[in-house]
Amino acid sequence: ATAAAEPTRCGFTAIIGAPNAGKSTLVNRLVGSKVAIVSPKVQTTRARVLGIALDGPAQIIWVDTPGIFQPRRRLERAMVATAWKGAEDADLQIHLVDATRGLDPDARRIMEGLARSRRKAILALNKIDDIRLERLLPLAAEMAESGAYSETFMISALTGDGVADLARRVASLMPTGPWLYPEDQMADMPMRLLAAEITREKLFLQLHDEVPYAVAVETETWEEHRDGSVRIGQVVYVMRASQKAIVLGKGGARIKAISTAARTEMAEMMGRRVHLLLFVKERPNWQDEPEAYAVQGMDW
Ligand code: GDP
Ligand code: K
Ligand code: MG
Repeated sequence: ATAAAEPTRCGFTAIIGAPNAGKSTLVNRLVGSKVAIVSPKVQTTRARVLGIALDGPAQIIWVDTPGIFQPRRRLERAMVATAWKGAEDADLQIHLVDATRGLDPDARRIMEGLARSRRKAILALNKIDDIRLERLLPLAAEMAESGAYSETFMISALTGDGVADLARRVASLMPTGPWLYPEDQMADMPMRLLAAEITREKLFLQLHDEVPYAVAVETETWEEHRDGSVRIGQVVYVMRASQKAIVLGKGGARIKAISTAARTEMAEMMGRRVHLLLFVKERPNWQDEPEAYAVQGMDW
């Protein structure tokens, strides 16, 4: 017997939280290996995609609204207003709070902003692995009293405690409709291509004119680790053995420097630790192969 398929759901969920509340940790956990962190240096828009997660028939696009906090100067106030607009455009807002910090000025500012906004948000008190109930429960009660929230979840993004319940609830609140990202695009392709592009740029910077345009980079492996780090394996293709020697450098010194520079930039961009493994291979005809151009064809 075939059960009637549940309708698909798809929506945007904004995570609002002060720096270090645990947004990245939470999204890494939610997204797992089906990662498509599409945040290449686009920090100026209202919202940026942190990751896309599937929960049953629901596709949840987790977005961040950078710049919602700490408006120190007048100019920043305008930016904060824009960030709030980004959060309100989402289908759902989650206020992620570092419970160990309690209701500090950042959390209070966001709570008051949410209390004034059109819709109620979900409160997610994070880091419950690191706080005693005697502190957690009064905090939950005080924040619930503000009227800003429809419900409260207590989670640990680090241990995963409560995260599945939160995800299930969020999934049920996403509007019905087709997925915005087809499942085959939800693989980590954009990040793989971007990572390859970063390495290619470092090769160009360090090789100068010695190996003119004779290199291509492909990301071959991408392993998400439980601790939030990612292990990336890439192949640097050259056309001749002489070019391979140049790319490697004396005792591998040059490829090491290239790898370090690329890894640093990847880690910065993704906000997570990166282990990067580069392999240099000869492939005389790579320029004739269409996939070699993919790294250059992405529109970021
Ligand atoms: P973001 O700035 O909001 O993206 O916060 P991060 O995800 O980078 O986390 C900031 C710090 O809090 C990191 O050191 C995390 O390991 C830590 N952290 C995040 N979630 C938890 C949690 O549930 N429990 C504990 N103990 N630490 C956490
Ligand atoms: K952080
Ligand atoms: Mg972060």
